[in-house]
Amino acid sequence: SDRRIPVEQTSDFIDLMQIYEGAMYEISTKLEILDDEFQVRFSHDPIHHMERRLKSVSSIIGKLERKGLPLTTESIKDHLFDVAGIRVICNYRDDVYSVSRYLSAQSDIQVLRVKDYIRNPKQNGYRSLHVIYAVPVFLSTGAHYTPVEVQFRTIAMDYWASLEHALRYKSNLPDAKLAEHSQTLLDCARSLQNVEAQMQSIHRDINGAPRGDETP
Ligand code: 0O2
Repeated sequence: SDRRIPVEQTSDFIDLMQIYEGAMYEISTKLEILDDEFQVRFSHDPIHHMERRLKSVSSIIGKLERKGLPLTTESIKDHLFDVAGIRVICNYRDDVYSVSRYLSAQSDIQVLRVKDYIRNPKQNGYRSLHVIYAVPVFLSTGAHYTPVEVQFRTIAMDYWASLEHALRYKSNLPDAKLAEHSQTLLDCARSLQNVEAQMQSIHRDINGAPRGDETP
């Protein structure tokens, strides 16, 4: 019989998860500070709200298995970049780019990877800006550079992604119905993108908030 201790019950794993949690707090504090600064300087809150999560043990194991990796803390450290995740829901598209740009420019963190599904939406209509940062977490043992996946999106993109996620993972609909709804969702993504662009332009005229169009 297999007498090995499952990875999630080892003290290494517990220590590792604590570091991911620390990294998640480091980044979310930085985002809150930026949001507060915008409020003071421009009387505008770029961030509508944030969500944070640590990947559950079962999703970590599921992802390692899908990638054909051994269930060890080393594989987690070397191959999973989304154990710590923050979703930043912004009011407007300009906010997505300005907040991500200011965060990416901070000298104590590194940008490991950028996937811009806003400029290049996925086939199904999914839009969001995904950035993986490495942030130092200081423990008694020194600095541990830890990845955090941040998904920046607008309220409209989040609204869309929630329904699409539910359709994909939570529904038992027959294939034909699924295909029909997926097509409708693609149309919705385009409509939302239009509405968003029009509202963004009104907002720019009223507010004169800084423009940020560059990928971090
Ligand atoms: P959960 O439960 O949200 O964590 P990688 O990490 O590079 O191996 P991948 O797929 O290349 O994996 O990463 P990518 O493209 O950056 O997307 C990762 C996350 O983005 C997903 O996490 C979702 O949260 C979100 N996402 C990506 N595509 C879609 C989409 O089409 N629809 C919706 N609703 N969300 C999407 P997980 O791991 O799937 O799940």
